Amino acid sequence: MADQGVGVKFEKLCVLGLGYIGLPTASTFASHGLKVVGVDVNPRVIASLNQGKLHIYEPGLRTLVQASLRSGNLVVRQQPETADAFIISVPTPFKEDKKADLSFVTSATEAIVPHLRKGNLVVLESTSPPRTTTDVVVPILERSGLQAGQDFMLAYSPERVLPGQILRELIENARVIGGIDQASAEAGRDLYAIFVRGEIILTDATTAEMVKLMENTYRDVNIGIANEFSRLADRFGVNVWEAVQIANLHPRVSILGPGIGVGGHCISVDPWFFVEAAPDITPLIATARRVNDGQPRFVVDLIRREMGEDLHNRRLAVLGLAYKPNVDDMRESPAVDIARLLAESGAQVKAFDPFKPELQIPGVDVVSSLEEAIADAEAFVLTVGHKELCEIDPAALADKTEARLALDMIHGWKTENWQRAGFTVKGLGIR
Ligand code: SAJ
Repeated sequence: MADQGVGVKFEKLCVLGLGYIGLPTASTFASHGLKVVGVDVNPRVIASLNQGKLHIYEPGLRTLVQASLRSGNLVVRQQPETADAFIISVPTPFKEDKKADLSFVTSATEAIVPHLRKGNLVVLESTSPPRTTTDVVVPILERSGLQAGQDFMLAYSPERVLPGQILRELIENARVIGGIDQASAEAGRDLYAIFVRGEIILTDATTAEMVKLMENTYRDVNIGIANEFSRLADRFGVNVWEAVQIANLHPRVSILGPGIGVGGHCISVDPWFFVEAAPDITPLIATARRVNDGQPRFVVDLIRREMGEDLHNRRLAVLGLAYKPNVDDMRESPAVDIARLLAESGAQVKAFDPFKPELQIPGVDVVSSLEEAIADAEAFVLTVGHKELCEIDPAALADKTEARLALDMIHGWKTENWQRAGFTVKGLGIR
């Protein structure tokens, strides 16, 4: 019997979408005693999981998934089946016009309809524009002939975990549960209380949707101002990293880190959901998005300043392609944008990411080792603060390459060490 909270009892759960959130969630529930059916429409994902192989990297996840599969508490399927509760954790990307693409949410919801029974709980976890739960999910689920609030319960509960620390944050973070009514919110609490140790806050579905978008938008706008500060600092010959550090000594100032732009499937996407829903009242949010999206181009201009306007046939090693340090996720990655922009400028780009050596980027030669990337380069560009890249020993590297220009765009290298090894160091905030 599962280790339950009070109230509604859950024994069997279907989790739809086995990505960065669904797979950790499904296996965490399974490891807490629930019978979990993990559902993914991609047959390759199901086939590899059935062989104990993971299609994504997240620290600790492989061990947890393999143990859950072995115990029999987790099974993976292409279709949902009847259960006590359903969790929808599918992606909500945006389209070319920056409008939310809800097609995965709607198709996952439709897949639940034939299996929905009286007394079930459905939870949407996917980040969604305000009112998606009430205006999109309810009408689809009611095609079952059952009524939301009366026959089945429905809640929105955003995931708020940080990639790289998902397994810990899933359990320890505060969890917001927005019900379409009180009973739905309480049923959601009973479900997540099975493993959540952080505070569980109950509210309504639309508030929970807004909370999620507000968190990521807040971060995007704050990174936007940090990036704009990096441009100002560059213009005035100031080291932005030092300036931020000093400004942050003020008790009411906490500037985030400037960098090469904002990537990932969350912060670079979610603010657009607000802009789409209410473009007339969101100029700040839209501008911050554009500032952050423009940062890769600013970085490429810095490279031009150091190497000359014409990058045609210049040999560059781009070190790091993921959207942030120590993850394998390339979605919306500004580092990929930089590699692509350099290639479009005619440069010969070799790129290396220790987490995804097999990635393909048009015009870019993605290589599988650091040595290969730097061998015949004229300069290296450090774009992602992966531990392995930040810890490169410049003295050892100097023997393996003719390059003597190190372009550090993320403040990942100790400038003095590189200078001591004979490199000229330039980059974001370093003139
Ligand atoms: N970044 C900066 N400067 C900073 C911090 C981040 O340029 O000071 C960049 C990163 O390099 C990266 C991007 O922003 O490209 C996003 O990275 P992140 O670590 O800030 O956030 P995510 O996208 O990995 O995860 C966020 C988290 N949200 C918040 O911190 C408010 C996480 O808690 C959410 O669960 C996740 O989005 C999500 O799924 O929505």
